[in-house]
Amino acid sequence: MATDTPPVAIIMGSRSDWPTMKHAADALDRLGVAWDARVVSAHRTPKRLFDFATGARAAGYKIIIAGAGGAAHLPGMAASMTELPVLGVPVQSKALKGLDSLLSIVQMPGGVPVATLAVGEPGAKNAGILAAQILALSDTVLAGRLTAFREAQTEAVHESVED
Ligand code: RP5
Repeated sequence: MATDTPPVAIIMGSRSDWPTMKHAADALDRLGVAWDARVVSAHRTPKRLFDFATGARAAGYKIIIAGAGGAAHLPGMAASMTELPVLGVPVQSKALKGLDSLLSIVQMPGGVPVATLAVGEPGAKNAGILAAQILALSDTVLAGRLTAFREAQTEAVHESVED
């Protein structure tokens, strides 16, 4: 098994998805979790998807975050070819505002799960946090960073509506 593979792979259907998916990377950076990112299109690069998904576990990845928009088949097809957890991020599409992406990702048939996050940037951010939470089940140092993150988030919320 490769030792320099980060625990989290971020894949996306197009470079145009990166402004959204970068929020997953930012969340992982904040929590000190290594990642790599690449474009893997279910429709335009099916062989790249097959090679990545069938080899992801052996490569050393632990979790896959997959974002796509429109006919967003990437997360589900990746999940069909690996037992690694797949976190699906519906990227907001222009035509249908991401409802198409959401339904394409969330409505998986029983037996092939994709953990589907919210549409757009909040979903990408939460995918990063959720990946860290899964990894923290066997990493007490990371669990501590998650606790600190939640505490800082809580402290940043002002109760008053004006300064
Ligand atoms: C999907 O089609 C991608 O995930 C992207 O969200 C959408 C549009 O792709 P581009 O036409 O911008 O490359 O496959």
